[in-house]
Amino acid sequence: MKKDISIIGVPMDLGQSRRGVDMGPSAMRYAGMIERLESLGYNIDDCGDIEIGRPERDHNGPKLKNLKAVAEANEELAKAIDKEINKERFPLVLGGDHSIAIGTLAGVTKPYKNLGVIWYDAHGDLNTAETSPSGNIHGMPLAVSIGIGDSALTNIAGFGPKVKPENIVIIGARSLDKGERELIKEKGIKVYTMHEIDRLGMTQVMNEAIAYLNERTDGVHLSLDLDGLDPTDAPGVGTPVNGGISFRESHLAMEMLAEAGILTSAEFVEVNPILDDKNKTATVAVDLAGSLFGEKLL
Ligand code: HAR
Ligand code: MN
Ligand code: MN
Ligand code: MN
Repeated sequence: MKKDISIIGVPMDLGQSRRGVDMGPSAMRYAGMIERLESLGYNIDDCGDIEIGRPERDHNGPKLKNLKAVAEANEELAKAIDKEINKERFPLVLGGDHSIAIGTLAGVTKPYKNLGVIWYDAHGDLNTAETSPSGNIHGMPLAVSIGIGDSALTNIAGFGPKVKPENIVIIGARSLDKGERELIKEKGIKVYTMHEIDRLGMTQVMNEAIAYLNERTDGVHLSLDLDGLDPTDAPGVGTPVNGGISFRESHLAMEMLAEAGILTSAEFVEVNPILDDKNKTATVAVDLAGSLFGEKLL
């Protein structure tokens, strides 16, 4: 994974309803993301931020909030990623709410026949306009990426679906809506809930997940929602859920991914500095990125 890295910020907060997550990219830069990766020997290009439109007042139904602005920003994100991949650089996307994974996946899947996705999250993000309890698009990106949802989202970058359900591994789930549970069963999506993490331990979970993805994929994207971690370790998120993955377990998971060398792209999302405690969550994101990109003590 020793590639040059391109950082793309996406100050998106229109995929959910709490202000502040648009400042996530700045918070992670402020916490030293670039310097940390440079210290590991990478050449870093900070491409700046994708432009986000305004919240929609007029054409805003309760089911897919801010659909137009979210779709437009994701189209731009997909293009920006495509550009960096064509330069043979590793795309590292900083969010922003998780609705940006729609554009990230549209951008990163293109060169692969069988992209694998690790979805590190308290949530499944497998809702549709019909099953969503909130109408918030950040609860939908994984469904969109397997081709289920509004065509303004599923057809971003002009193709879809982006990912095969059997190439997805969800890690850390502890809050799933009814429709999401049905979809997981129907599509055969592999899920390690907190129950399996407790039961098996993170070492076995990651060994299994890596072996599973190694067998069937030609590239792997990590979509890391900071709310996958326990709120005591990552309090600065909009939808915290108790009983999450610890910092240490996450650190180990990142180190195991680094050793496996399977990642081809990554994103860190849902960091909300307004809800945070002295930028703790952004700092955790930077620490995890350090481990993910090969940091070692000795
Ligand atoms: N499942 C709920 C919904 O669809 C909550 C989703 C919260 N999502 C995120 N992303 N923070 O994982 O509204
Ligand atoms: Mn999420
Ligand atoms: Mn989440
Ligand atoms: Mn360690």
